[in-house]
Amino acid sequence: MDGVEVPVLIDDAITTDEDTDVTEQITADPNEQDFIPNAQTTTFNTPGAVTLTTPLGGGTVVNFAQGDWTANGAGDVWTLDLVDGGDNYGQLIVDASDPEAVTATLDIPDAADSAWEPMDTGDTATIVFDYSADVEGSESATVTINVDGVNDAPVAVDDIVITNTREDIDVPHSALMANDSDIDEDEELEITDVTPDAFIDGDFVTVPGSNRLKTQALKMLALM
Ligand SMILES: [Ca+2]
Ligand SMILES: [Ca+2]
Ligand SMILES: [Ca+2]
Ligand SMILES: [Ca+2]
Repeated sequence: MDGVEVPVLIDDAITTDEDTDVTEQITADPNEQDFIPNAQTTTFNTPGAVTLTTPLGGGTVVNFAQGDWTANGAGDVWTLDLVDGGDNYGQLIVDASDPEAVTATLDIPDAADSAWEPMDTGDTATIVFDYSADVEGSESATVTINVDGVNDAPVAVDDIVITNTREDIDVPHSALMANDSDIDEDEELEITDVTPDAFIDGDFVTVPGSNRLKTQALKMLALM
């Protein structure tokens, strides 16, 4: 060696979930692994291309080019909107304004706008990109952000059944659940509970008849 010190950057793994923003330091403390010589004069380059991979839709890969990053005026903070057509995965931010404490941030959109929502427990997506410093030699490392899916509750909507009989009536589950939904992909709704005196009978919910016509509120719990 001729005494020239080159930066040493070590790969970073960050984990969050579909509902939670995350910011982590990717150089120096707390990792104490990257070596940034002459830290205050070290400059970082525009982060590299970004690959976003999710298990949704049987497997989705979205690529963003290095040119999709937007730099701030000082050229040491970059942002990238993770938007693919109508799918909004939020925003990535790399802040290298302090070379010894470069941070990577994933800002998750609000649930109503978020393309992450259909992920379920057990699903994991990844966002992968390289970052590099360029002082007396070049060095790069890879950031992998793991985004875990979260189970979202189903939304059960009230149903009205009109009958002109005093006999028991059997209402198919499929009819009661036709207006219910669950944002998680491939989730099958199931009626697990009803209020008495109604009861679950196979694929039907039975509402007992009575000697007089009455209105019976039938409450369902759909769990998945
Ligand atoms: Ca690192
Ligand atoms: Ca979800
Ligand atoms: Ca669910
Ligand atoms: Ca319903």
